[in-house]
Amino acid sequence: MIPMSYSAEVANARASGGAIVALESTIITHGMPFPQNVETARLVEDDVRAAGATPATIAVLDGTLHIGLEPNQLDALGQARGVAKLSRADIAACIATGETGATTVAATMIAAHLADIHVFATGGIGGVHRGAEHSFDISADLQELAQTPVTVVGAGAKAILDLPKTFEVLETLGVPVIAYGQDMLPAFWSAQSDLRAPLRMDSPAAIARAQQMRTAMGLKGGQLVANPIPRDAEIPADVLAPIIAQALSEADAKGITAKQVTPFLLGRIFELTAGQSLVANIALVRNNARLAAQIAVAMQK
Ligand code: PSU
Ligand code: MN
Repeated sequence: MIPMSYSAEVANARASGGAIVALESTIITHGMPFPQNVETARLVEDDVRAAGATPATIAVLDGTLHIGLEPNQLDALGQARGVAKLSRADIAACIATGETGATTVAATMIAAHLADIHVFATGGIGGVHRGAEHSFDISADLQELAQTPVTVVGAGAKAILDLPKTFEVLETLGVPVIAYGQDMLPAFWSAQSDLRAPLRMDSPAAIARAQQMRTAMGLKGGQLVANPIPRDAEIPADVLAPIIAQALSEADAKGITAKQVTPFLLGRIFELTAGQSLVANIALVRNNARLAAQIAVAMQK
């Protein structure tokens, strides 16, 4: 038996067959500073509701897997210290030992699938880190997309990564990467990278049908929808490039490794852009939540 708990709102949506969108919690505990993390999580939930779906923010609280957080639980998680960052490797241990942890993209996909939720919105997935040929640091998010049938809406992969290698690995793993409404892949804080997207779709209904067809054909796994940040909120890639390079060299000098890499880089880029990266991050997550809700509604039809 898995100790699972549904928020009141998610329980209602399940009973009435309403569309549900999963949301992750690592972005709250490790991706953004307090109080913007909690404010953003609330805004994102409201964006999902406004688009006609129900938000299910996922986290492990004292050994219970929560599918949907009540407002007080979200508040507490956003201020808690020492929360574990859970992926496929550690989510079961966290539940079994009664601890508290925030779910990454990989762990949120696992939980969403257990709860029969097919669509999930995040900021950007993890991927192949720069220098992975030495560190072997490749996010478990990529393997998860290959095996768990959840459509993940992100602004591509985070631009701190080696984006060409990230998309090569996704292709190897058989993960459809779908740019929404443009030919090029986005680069998280920037609407355009210089990489052409393998697939392009222009409607939520098309994305919903593609996931359903994969499942009908017995193809395992989900798909990544790469949704560009709204133009008025983006930071151009050439402005960010030197800042990302500086954050990466500091991480290297400090010997930051494993799970600490992504939170360290996001934190340094926040400081080096005087908070502009966070403004953009909030805008892109909200934009992803709106599209995910439209896809979830289309899947219910
Ligand atoms: N999107 C954001 N901010 C984040 C993340 C996503 O806008 O902090 C998190 C997700 O939980 C993702 C994780 O799974 O970063 C990647 O971590 P790693 O590189 O250690 O796999
Ligand atoms: Mn990693």
